Amino acid sequence: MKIPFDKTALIIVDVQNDFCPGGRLAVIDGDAIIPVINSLAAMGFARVVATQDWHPEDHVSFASKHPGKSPFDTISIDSYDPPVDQVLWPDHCVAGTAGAEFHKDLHTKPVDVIIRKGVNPGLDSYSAFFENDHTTPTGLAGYLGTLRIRTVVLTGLAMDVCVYYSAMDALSLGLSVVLVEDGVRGIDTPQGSLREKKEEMISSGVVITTSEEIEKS
Ligand code: VGL
Ligand code: ZN
Repeated sequence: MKIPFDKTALIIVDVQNDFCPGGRLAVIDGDAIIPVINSLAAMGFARVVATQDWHPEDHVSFASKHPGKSPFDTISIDSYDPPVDQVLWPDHCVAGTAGAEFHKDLHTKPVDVIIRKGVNPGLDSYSAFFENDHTTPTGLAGYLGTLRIRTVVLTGLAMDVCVYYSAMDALSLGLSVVLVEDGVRGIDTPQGSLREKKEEMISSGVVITTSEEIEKS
């Protein structure tokens, strides 16, 4: 598919050690996407954006912070109106730790801007655009908007969590959204969530393609 590169940003979501094999919240084969992303990042998109999940050590999404709870349990954060459902995760991507660093094989030289998200101790941020109250911006929409970017090409981890929420928010902002299937991997917990999220993205208007299909127009 032809993409107008001069109006397009490549978004690299959370390619961090904790989401790769050996990490605290490892995605199976998470590191297999890195060569694909490195090739895409060299193709000449108007901007390349990378995100980092970047949590304080007492983050609300950590199961360890909630006595009696285990990773993958769900809680409700009632200090928000409406309350925000929160899946609990193993401690991961603590700001400044090795787990929060980009994977060493990811080429960061082409990255123009890094958005760190999930920095609020009391609220998670899956999407690269908005925190999980679906209201508080990360700043990325403003960045892309002032640069007149119209299309985002999404890659990274995890397809059924942060990539999914980023895709849906990008659509809501009026951006065209292309997801690169060989440039993403998912957690798929609970099992089936990957397929469900993929179908929802397609029916909402996300175009799913492979890196080989992407051409500059
Ligand atoms: C993510 C779970 C918790 C992700 C981040 O990057 O997909 N998943 N925090
Ligand atoms: Zn996180």
